Amino acid sequence: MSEISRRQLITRGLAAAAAGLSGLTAANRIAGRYGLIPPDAGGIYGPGETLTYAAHRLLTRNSLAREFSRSEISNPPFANETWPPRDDFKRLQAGGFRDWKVSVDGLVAQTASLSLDDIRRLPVRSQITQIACEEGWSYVGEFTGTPLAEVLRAVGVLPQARYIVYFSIQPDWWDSIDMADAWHPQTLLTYAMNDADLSVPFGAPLRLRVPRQLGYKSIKYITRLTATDSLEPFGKGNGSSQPDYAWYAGI
Ligand SMILES: Nc1nc2c(c(=O)[nH]1)N[C@H]1C(S)=C(S)[C@@H](COP(=O)(O)O)O[C@H]1N2
Ligand SMILES: [Mo]
Repeated sequence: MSEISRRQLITRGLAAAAAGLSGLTAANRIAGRYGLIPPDAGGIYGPGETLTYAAHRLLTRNSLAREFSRSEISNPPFANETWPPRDDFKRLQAGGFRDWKVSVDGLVAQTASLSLDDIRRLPVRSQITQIACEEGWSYVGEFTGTPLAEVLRAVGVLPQARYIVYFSIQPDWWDSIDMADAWHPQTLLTYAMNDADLSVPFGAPLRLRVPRQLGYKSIKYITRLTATDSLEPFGKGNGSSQPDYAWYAGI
């Protein structure tokens, strides 16, 4: 069967199942067969989360988040409130982040500890995208960095990897994405915004931008990336430090 007709079949199956009486259960079964059960499928919103995630992956796996023109960049952008930086962060900041390191580990051929200079040497991509917070506000900004895919290629992510988990120096912020978003060309490890180095309120020195999902997936102050085939060992097992938010927040 061709890729398109296979997808159409699955998608139609999902939609028909969801419309039916025991729809969500049947949709769940189809999603399960294609490995499209999100890590927070067990909660009270679980069946809905599964349906959203599976439908997005089957229909829009390679679609691009909308990119804007320069004239649409918001002025000023709205930085969400963050933490008062700890001493270890302030020391790194005082040194111009020269000693900032991102460790890359887990299911990779070669673990790495990358400095900002290492990351700046990788291919650059800039894109003007919108950050939308689950609380209702948003802004448009230009983000510059290297595609996460370049980092994953550099360390040789193993085929068993199903998720990339990413951590902040801010201890209570970490999250994860599936490989479709991890390899996606618009998912960037960013170090600049609107033609300047990323500022601290916006996540300096490194922020993962995941423009196909809501703002809370774009974690600031990134210190570690890990490739894994299961999210169970992390936190409460549902893939995110924010258990009240949907793990998959596709827009
Ligand atoms: N480390 C860290 N990353 C974070 C947050 C945070 O508090 N700490 N807030 C998240 C939320 S809820 C949103 S909506 C966006 C806000 O992005 P902004 O500050 O660029 O507006 O950052 C996300 N990344
Ligand atoms: Mo948010």
